[in-house]
Amino acid sequence: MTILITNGTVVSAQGSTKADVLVDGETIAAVIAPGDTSLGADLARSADRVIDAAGKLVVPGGIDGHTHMEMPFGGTVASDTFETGTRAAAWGGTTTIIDFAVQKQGERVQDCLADWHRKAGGNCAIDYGFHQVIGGVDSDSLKAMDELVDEGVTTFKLFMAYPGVFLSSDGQILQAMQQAAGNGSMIMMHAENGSAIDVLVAQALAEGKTDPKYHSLTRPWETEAEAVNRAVMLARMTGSPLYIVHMSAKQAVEVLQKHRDEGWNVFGETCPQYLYLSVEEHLAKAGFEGAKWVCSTPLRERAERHQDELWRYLRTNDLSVISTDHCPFCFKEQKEMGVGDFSKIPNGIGGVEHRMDLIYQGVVEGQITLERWVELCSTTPARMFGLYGRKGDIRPGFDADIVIYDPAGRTEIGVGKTHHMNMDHSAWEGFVIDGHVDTVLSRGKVIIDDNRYLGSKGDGVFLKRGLSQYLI
Ligand code: DUC
Ligand code: ZN
Ligand code: ZN
Repeated sequence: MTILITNGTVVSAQGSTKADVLVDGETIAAVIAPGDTSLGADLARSADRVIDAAGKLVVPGGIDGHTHMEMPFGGTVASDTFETGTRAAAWGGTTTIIDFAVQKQGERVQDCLADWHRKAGGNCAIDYGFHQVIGGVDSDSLKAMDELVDEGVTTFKLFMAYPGVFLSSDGQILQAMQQAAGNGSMIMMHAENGSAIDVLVAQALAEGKTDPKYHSLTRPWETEAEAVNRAVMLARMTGSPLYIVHMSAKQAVEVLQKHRDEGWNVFGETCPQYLYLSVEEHLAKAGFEGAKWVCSTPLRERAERHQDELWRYLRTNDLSVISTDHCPFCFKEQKEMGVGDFSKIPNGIGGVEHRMDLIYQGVVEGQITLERWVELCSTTPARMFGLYGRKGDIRPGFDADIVIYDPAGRTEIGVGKTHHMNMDHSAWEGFVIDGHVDTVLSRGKVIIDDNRYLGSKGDGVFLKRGLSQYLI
């Protein structure tokens, strides 16, 4: 099957150019400049299908490097399965996810990973890889890290939050970083001071402060900035590169920037919720509604201008990747577990479907360029997580993961409109985007075509990832 995408503007991290794209089977065969007839004067006649992309942007499929499908968490399970979550991702122009396999204390890392393979295998609409959470750092899990690198799981996440559940001590973190430095993998860090947060939470509850907004007020920016600094200092002792997930406080990124300016190999990720949403407008809504926006790290105050500063740090590359931390919970029965006690609200926001649109709106609003949109949402994640050469760009030989995006289109976000995630609400209800995902190809197969889903579960395959290109 050959597909010719004609008349569009092909966008890469380096620039935008008018070109046609020839897809042959699962990969990109050629990117053809206007007037170039070296492959034949009338390619359109010989192609099995021609897609006219006049006026449209032709961009590499989105790579969401941070999702939690059907993850057990906070006494419940994230509400999207690999089937529903990856289908929703496809609707929004994301063609690869990297999900976190979460090892519990006492569980063999290899058994945990096998469990995640069982859940995802044969169920995904798009390609997928795994990061491994090490919930219990000990000699067995440290050894397992080497094995997993050979199996294409080349990134390991640790937690400085959630004492008694996922938290690793500084000594354990140091050991895991030493192991990563030895096998070429990369440590990802949930950087929040969990012990301090637990004290603040207990004190707030004792004072009768039970509303959702206290989730953020008991996780002040200092708990994030302190943990970022400690994590980087530990990484500096080992030579291990470090990737800080879901950064939300401007002061935390300032700490990261300082270490980056000193030449250390440390990277920051943020998520759409930290760029657009806030304590005042969302988490602090009257009654229990704010529970929809409980996630960790938490939303921050608009009055303190965290959101504007994060956009700025995206421009300076002190934040290098935008992922979603897609961790969906329904309001009924799941978020409601925390009525009367904010600390029992399952932490997480669903957004895997909306990242490409939401960040495109940042282009419309002049926050970032078109090329930076592609870089933050696809090219850098591919390079960061060992997928470049196959994903993250529109070049001959790469997988034909392609989104045809209409900059003159419109996308209204919300339940029952463009929302396909398995959630009974949307953190993004009412957002309107000046753009639209028209067509999505995943390894050469058209899976979204003019507001129809044409894919099936099992289309997506497991991606054995290489090492990060940013290790040196
Ligand atoms: N943060 C969330 O919001 N959900 C899952 C885990 C996490 O770290
Ligand atoms: Zn986290
Ligand atoms: Zn997460």
